[in-house]
Amino acid sequence: MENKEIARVLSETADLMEIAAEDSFRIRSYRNGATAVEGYPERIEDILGNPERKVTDIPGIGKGLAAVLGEIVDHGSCERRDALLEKFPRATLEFLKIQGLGPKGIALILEHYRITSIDDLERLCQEQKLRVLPRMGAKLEEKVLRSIAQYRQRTGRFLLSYADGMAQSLAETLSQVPGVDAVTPAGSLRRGRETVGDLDLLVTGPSARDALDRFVADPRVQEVLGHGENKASAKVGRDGLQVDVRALAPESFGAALQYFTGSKDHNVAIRTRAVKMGFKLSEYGLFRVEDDAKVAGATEAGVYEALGLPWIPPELRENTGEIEAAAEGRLPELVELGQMRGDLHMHTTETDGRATLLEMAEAARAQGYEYIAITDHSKALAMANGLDEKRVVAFARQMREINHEGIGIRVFSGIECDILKDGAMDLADDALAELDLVIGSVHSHMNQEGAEMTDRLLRALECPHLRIMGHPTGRLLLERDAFPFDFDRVAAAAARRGVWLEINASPERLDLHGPLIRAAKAKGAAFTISTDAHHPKHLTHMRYGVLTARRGWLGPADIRNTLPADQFAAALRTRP
Ligand code: DGT
Ligand code: CA
Ligand code: CA
Ligand code: ZN
Repeated sequence: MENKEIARVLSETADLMEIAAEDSFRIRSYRNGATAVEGYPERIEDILGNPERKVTDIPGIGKGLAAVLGEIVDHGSCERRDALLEKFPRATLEFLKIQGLGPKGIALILEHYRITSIDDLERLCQEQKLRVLPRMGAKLEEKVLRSIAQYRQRTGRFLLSYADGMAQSLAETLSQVPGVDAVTPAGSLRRGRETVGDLDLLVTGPSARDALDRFVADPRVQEVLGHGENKASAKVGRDGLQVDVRALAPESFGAALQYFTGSKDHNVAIRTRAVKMGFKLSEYGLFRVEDDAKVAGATEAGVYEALGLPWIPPELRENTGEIEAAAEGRLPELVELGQMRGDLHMHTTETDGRATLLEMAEAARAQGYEYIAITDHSKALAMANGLDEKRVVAFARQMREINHEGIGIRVFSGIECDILKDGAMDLADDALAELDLVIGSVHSHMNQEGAEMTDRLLRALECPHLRIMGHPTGRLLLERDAFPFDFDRVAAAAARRGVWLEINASPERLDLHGPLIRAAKAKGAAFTISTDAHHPKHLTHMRYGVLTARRGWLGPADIRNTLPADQFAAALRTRP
């Protein structure tokens, strides 16, 4: 069990205790425990399993919580949480995920109404029954309704990185079955969508069907949903990700790959094109209508070619102009992972990162980069021990010395400077002027109304030292939606000011996403792709950022950190 999951159970328990109006001192100890666990560099599970170690040595973990941690690692919950889940409706954990209520609000609602599901909660809002409760109003009802809609959209979906990891590990297992040649992921995963509903795996080889038997018997499988001759479906892993595995004949592999990669909208448009040309397209192949002769099907490229099209990269297959572009021979040249020459957003132990500057630099060098920027937090993020002006100046000097001596990779001195509530920068101009690269990001007052957030970002863009706008929309996948600002105006201003927009490759963000990238490019904006790494292993997330950039139709020329180090350094010094 990962620390993050343990922390989630602890803070859920704290929320439930708050709904039950339990002792505030105890509630706080659970909350502090959650923070301590989440931020701890070692796995709690390992420490618990080691008789020579004590979890009580971790600051914030007392004897009582130590026992609770043991329970959570053993069976995913603890007695206190289980008891409270008996007392309150099961759906209380879902209510907690609806923004705007909080434990106190939920307690108040449960005191006055009998509700046992999100549907019930929705009905209360529609029937205007929240506004009669103390400290609640019409505005809150609207907010809760919006939040319920968002919650429904994201439940049942998984982060791309999680689905990708599961696909790779299942593919490894299934490809070891004798007579299986290949296991190929299709669906939204292959298109690089930032969240995935279910996994679609295609198996080929003389004994491809044996892979289905192996799959349903796998220990990762929680529940088999179906097991036929050519297809098996099951819920896999702790969170029940659905996986569809299909065994395919080699002569129709290309048609099946095309079909199951989707998207559905792309497929509908492609099939319409086929019909107009006198063909019938299915997952089994492309057939001529007049004599039922098979024209293509073994390879995906063959299917597209028979339809008069070049092969279309999966990331573009959303029916947003890619078929027209392909037909007219103007598909874009897309950026590739191997073209990235540096990573421009990462944190170290100076603030909330897990590794030192030299460890991060070494990991980046091992990944083949020519340069990186170290961009720790600024002082407004006091919890992360953000840098003040004095530390910034000292850090910039240290970087000049390190580069002078040389460590095998060029290090640009940077900062991820908070954009304050009113759009001012968290650090004084003369300190920012010492640095090679200033990223500006919003980390506070995230509930501002659209107009206020737009003004805030436009004002930040006026700062002469700002070079990159970090994770511009602020969204957290499956958790928090983008800030509701006027994106086109901000993108146009960024283009005018020569401020690059970051494509944040962290799997929890992937911000900007495809459609916004295209909108920003249309306004003349340029981009960077960076991982926002807090640990050396996060540097490999670059591939998710590249997939996202490809979904935004970007080529290497659109992305500043594909430039060689000298040209990148020159670009940093140039303003429009
Ligand atoms: P997901 O799983 O929600 O993240 O998204 P997908 O795109 O992986 O969707 P999924 O798993 O339902 O289906 C995989 C692909 O199969 C989909 O992208 C296109 C194809 N497909 C599924 N159902 C239909 C359909 O009714 N019509 C057409 N043309 N294609 C379909
Ligand atoms: Ca799918
Ligand atoms: Ca599916
Ligand atoms: Zn940030």
